[in-house]
Amino acid sequence: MNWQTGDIKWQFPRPTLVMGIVNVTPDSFSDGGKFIDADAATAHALQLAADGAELLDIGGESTRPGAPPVDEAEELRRVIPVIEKLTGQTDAVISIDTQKPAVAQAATAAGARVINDIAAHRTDDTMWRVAAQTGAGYIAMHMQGTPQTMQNAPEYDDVVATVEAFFAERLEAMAAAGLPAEQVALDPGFGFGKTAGHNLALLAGLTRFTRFQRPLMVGASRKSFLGGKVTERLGSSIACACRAAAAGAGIVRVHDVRETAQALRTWEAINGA
Ligand code: 9MG
Repeated sequence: MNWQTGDIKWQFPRPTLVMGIVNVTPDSFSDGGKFIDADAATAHALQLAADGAELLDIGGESTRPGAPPVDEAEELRRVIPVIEKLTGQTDAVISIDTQKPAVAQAATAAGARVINDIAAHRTDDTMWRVAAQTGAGYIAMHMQGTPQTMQNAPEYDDVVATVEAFFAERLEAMAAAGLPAEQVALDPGFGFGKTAGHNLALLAGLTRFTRFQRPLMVGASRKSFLGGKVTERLGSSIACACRAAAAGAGIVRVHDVRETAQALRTWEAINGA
C-alpha cells in the first residue's frame, strides 16, 4: 500500500480494506459520547488497528440524520489531538472525516493521508484544492440534501442511475479543479438521503460503479436501514461488507473491525479456492 503524501496510488494489498470508525463526538448514532476524550479515542483507534483496520477514519462532527453542525474551532479541538497522538503509533492510514477544508488541511498537516468528504464538495472547490495540494487520498460521497434534511422523504427516479451520474459529474469537476481521478475513491453514501429500498438497490447495483475504475467505499455499518436495534445489527452489517467485497469494493467503513475483517478474509479465501 502506498499512500504517502504526494504519492497516493490507492494500491490495495487485498481486495477489500477495512476502515475503522473513530467518532470523537458526543452524539454519533451508534457510539455517541464514548470517545469524546482524545486519550479514549486514541486508545479505541489503536484497538481497531490491532483488530485489523488498515485505515482509521477520525471524525469530530456527527453525520447522523438531524445532527447539528459543529463549528470549525470545536471540530479542530476534537480531531487534531487524536491524529497527532496516532501519527507514528500505528501503520494504519489515518483518514479525516470532515466537510471543512480548514479541518482537512490541519488534519493532513498532523498526519492524515486521506480526506473523507461526505459533501463531496458541491458549493466550491476549496476542499479539492486541499486534497490536490497535500496529495491526500480523497473519498467523494454522494448525499441527497444535508445531514439536517437528508432523511425528509428522499426521492429518486432511479437511485443507481442518479449516483452513477453524480460520480461521472464529480470526477469531471474534480479533474477540472486540479484533483486527478487517481487520488479519488467513490462512495454511494448509504443512509445519506436514501430510504431502505434505495440503500438495498445501491448494494445490489454496486457493480455499475466499477466502470469508473476507482476504488469504491461502502459504509453500511450499523445503519438504520438494516432494521432492528442499533446494538443488534452486526450480522446485517457483515452481510453488507461481504456484498461490497463480492462487488469489488476497495474499502468498507465499519464499527466492528475484528468481526468484519474475519468475515472478509474468510470470504476471500473461499473466493480464491
Ligand atoms: C462519515 N460517514 C458516515 N457514514 C459514512 C459513509 O457511509 N461513507 C463515508 N464516506 N463517510 C461516512
